[in-house]
Amino acid sequence: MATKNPKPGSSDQPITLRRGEGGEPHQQASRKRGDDRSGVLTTNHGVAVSDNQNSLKAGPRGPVLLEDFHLREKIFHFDHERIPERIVHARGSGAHGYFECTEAIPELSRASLFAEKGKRTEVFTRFSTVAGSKGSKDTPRDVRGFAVKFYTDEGNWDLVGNNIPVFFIQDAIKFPDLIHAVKPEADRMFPQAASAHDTFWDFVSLLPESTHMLTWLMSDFTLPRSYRTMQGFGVHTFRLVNAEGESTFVKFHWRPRQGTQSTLWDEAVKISGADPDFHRRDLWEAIQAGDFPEWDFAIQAFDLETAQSLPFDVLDATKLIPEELVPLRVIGRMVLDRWPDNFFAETEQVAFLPHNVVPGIDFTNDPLLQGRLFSYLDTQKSRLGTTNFFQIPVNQPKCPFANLNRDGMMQTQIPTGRANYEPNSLGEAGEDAGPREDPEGGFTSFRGTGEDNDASEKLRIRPESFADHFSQARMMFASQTEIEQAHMASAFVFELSKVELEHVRTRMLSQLRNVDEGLAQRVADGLAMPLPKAAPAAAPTLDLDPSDKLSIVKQGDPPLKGRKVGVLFDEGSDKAALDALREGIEEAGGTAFFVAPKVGELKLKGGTMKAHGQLAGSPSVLFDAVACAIMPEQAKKLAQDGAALQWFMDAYGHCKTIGYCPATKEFILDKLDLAIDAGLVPNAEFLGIAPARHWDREPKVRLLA
Ligand code: HDE
Repeated sequence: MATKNPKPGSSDQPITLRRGEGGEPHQQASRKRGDDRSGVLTTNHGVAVSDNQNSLKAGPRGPVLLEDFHLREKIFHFDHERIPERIVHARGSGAHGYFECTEAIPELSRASLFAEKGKRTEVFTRFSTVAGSKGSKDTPRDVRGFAVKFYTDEGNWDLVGNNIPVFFIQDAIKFPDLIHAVKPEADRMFPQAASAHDTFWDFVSLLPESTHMLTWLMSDFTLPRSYRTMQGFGVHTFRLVNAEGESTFVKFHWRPRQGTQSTLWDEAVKISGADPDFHRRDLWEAIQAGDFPEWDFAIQAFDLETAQSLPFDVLDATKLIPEELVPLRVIGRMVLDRWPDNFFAETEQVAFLPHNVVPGIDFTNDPLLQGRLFSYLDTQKSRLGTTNFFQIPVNQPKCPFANLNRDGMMQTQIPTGRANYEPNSLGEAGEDAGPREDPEGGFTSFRGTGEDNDASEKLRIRPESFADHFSQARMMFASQTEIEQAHMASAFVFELSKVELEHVRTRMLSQLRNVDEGLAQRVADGLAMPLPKAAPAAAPTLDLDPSDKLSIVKQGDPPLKGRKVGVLFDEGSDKAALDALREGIEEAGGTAFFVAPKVGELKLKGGTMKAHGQLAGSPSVLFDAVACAIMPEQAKKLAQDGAALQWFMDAYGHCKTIGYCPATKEFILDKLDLAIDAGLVPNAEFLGIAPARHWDREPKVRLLA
């Protein structure tokens, strides 16, 4: 016997099996007939739907009828919901916001977004991992994409960069090989989102130009704490061009105002189990809380003479320009303040195109960049299915745009008028005659000076100036603090120990000897392998000056603002102590996340409280620092619980600050034999040092290479 229909769409009532008794959905829809159809569920073609719970059947237990157009349309649409994921950078998250020019640079660029201090331009920014597929975890060891679409009043500018200033390869022709090598292996389709496997290391060990990037990949930069704590780089050398047509070389940089911060490898691995959406959730939570992430936008601008004086080629994307040689100049900031309304429509369908530049910004002959200028337009046809992908709202320019490109699949515009060709004599521009070119304001490519480009011959060749593959890798290693060097050496050991082909490990060791003898020896020791002869180097390796900016630890402790502190409590905890912790954390701009063995209302000394998260589901890897305020009885109980002990052991092992109360100390920390150090403090001293990492502790808890 069928039950009565509930109100359609009410979430607290079960859905019924059969309509016709009570008939409320009918009545609801019919009430909306006529002009007022807001809120009415309709088919794609606008017909109001009377019943979204039951398909149309011949009799109560009879077959479903083909005539049910609502059912067929609904399932048809669902069947085609997925579009191909991005070949690379499939996993990502994006947000809307704005760019603000903080220093005008008309002398360098005629781009309108840099014309005036205070001028704001809307942006959409997408962060991503590279290797993993769309549903993969957020925290693998990987490069992160940092792509920004600026909706300028002169058209869209897409700065499609990464969180690492250099790249693996020098020429776009190697990109398909690189990506095939790093993606899950072709015959077995694993490992997912990981470079620690044979084919990747086989390829890169055969490609010495990748060595500098490998030192970045094995550094802490590829284990970011959050999208909000990542730097961004345009990677290639671009050009700025002013109103006089003069060009200046430029590298673009994003610097997070939240500070640059990474996790430890062990932490990243555990986070991926506890919360595979760690970075996506973090960005969402920050924006929902009104704690909008911000980046400074800086340029390294330099002329041809400076470019020619550098000991490497500025067209080579495996090289960076140390800030000590060409300082950063901050000219803007970006604020991300709005999460998209719909993830698919915006974040999934956003199409970044490095060829999207505006007058005042131009390309160089970097052969990697030149290949990208083709690839991104091409890939959108595969992913989004039509040349009209630019009409999707997130991709559309926000300034007026018009041309004579016509028709195509999924054309959503209705061009008016007769002219779909040019030149024509059907009237004035913009009227019947359609749009006309603008020789003054339109984009003109920088003509080149002849000094920086010899285009006289057609050659498949790498310039001599691209031949030094090791000097900057050596500089990168030398610029790290001792603990970061140990992380890097350990990362090489970890990744190479996953490589089963011994000759690949050996070849990689021989490349590392060109970077740093000590590093090569440590990695060889970590693998228990003999050190092979150094690989031949195509050019002499230079001892460049280390650059402090290449180290995360040298930038100092991260702030408490924008960070999350886990506070463990249990029944009987002192509410006043918990309130004091929360107030202190919030005053400093952080978030206090309360964790308890049970999430319901717990009786405390001086009140009651609900936890935000249950202990087993809220491991300490999800927090930047932890504190605990419990009574002796509960401490004794928690000392029997693996999840509770692991909570403290992980926080300790990941060098985090731990705030404790007397019972925590006596029954848990002492039981775990955690030696008191500068990061293990009574709760009263906790706030002053909360999110700092206590690196001195690490050699005591982990054998690093
Ligand atoms: Fe990409 N890259 N890439 N890439 N890339 C793509 O474009 C490609 C490179 C980067 O959030 C694809 O729309 C080639 C460098 C980001 O949607 C594809 C080469 C840098 C994103 C493509 C490179 C990047 C992509 C896949 C060698 C840093 C994600 C889907 C010449 C400066 C953007 C798509 C987003 C995405 C091709 C090298 C950054 C296949 C051929 C260097 C951040 O077109």
